[in-house]
Amino acid sequence: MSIKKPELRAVDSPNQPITQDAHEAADDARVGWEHFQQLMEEDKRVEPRDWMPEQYRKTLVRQVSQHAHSEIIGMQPEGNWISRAPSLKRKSVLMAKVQDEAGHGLYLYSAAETLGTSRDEMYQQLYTGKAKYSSIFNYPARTWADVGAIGWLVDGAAITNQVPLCRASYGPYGRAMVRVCKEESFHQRQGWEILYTLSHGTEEQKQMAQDAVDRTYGPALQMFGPPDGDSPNSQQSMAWNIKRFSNDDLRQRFVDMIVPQAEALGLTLPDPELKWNEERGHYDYADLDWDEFFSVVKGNGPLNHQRLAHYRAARDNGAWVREAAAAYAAKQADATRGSALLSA
Ligand code: BYC
Repeated sequence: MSIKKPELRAVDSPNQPITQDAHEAADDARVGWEHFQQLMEEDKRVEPRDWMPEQYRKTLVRQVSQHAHSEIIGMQPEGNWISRAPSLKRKSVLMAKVQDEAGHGLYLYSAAETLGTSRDEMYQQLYTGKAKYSSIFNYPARTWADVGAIGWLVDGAAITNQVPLCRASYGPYGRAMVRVCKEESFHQRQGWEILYTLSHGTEEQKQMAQDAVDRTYGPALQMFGPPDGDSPNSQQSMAWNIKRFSNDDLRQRFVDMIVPQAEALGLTLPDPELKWNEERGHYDYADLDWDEFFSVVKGNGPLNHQRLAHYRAARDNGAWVREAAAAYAAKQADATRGSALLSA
């Protein structure tokens, strides 16, 4: 797909005098556009100071900030289980995982900031409910087994989606993804290990694991986004080397990966139509409930209100900490300036 060349006009009207500055600006933009086009063709990275089309910038801010918000809101379902984890070891592992998610949010906000959108603006968009975040986090984690299912399926889906993003054309995003993916693979293994322990435990524990997988499977598959035919952003994002694969291709890759893993766990996936298709070389699976997905994305999932209310409360309650830290930093800066003047 070719990328539409922006109209680079030095003046708005042909009757207006063309100033030297306007000529230079148009030349700079033309050179910038050609450079950008070349980076795309050679599959190289765009860096923050490079010229980029406004729509490329907007697409990235949209995706990267939504991704950051997902990491931040995504701390809630598991954070809720830290105090109820069944042992000290489980508690410390879960705490480390939730803390990692906060770190992922921060790398991603930093990457989005390099595109010119301030962190405060992104926080505000989440606070007011204007921003999107992944649909999966609007479902409750009802039992300890859900923590295992989140690790295995939600982090598993995240890795499948994010490994290709390590090659995203925007440098800061791709580089952030490398570290995020390393941590996600630890997260997935801790989820797997929780489920393996439960599925090899008592009948009740095995049932708990099965129920959690039954609840999480559909929403985890929906994390990859709507079907390709209903994905307005995919084509352009793929032309810009941001996304490397379509939503459906990644979803298929994930299904193919988890079927044998479920067998190894001794659990089933809640889809009677799931079966190997020799011709395609992939597993066939049933269509997902897309009405439910769009309803959750619009704010009507089981916990959308609670997740946002909790985020707002945490932000409001933490205001004094941020103010104190800013006052301390200002005081330190004054002191440094003062001693620099004295020694001058
Ligand atoms: N939920 O044109 P499409 C984690 C929206 S956190 C909600 O296909 P695109 C973890 C989409 O935004 C990992 N909304 O969009 C954390 C768009 O709306 P707008 C989260 C969704 O961007 C804590 C519209 O639907 N991962 O792992 O080409 C604990 C049309 O979609 C969803 C990421 O954020 C959804 N599931 O593709 C544990 C990955 N899907 O913006 C674990 C980075 C779609 O036009 N993001 N929408 O109003 C991506 O890879 C892509 O943005 C997506 C969507 C594949 C998600």
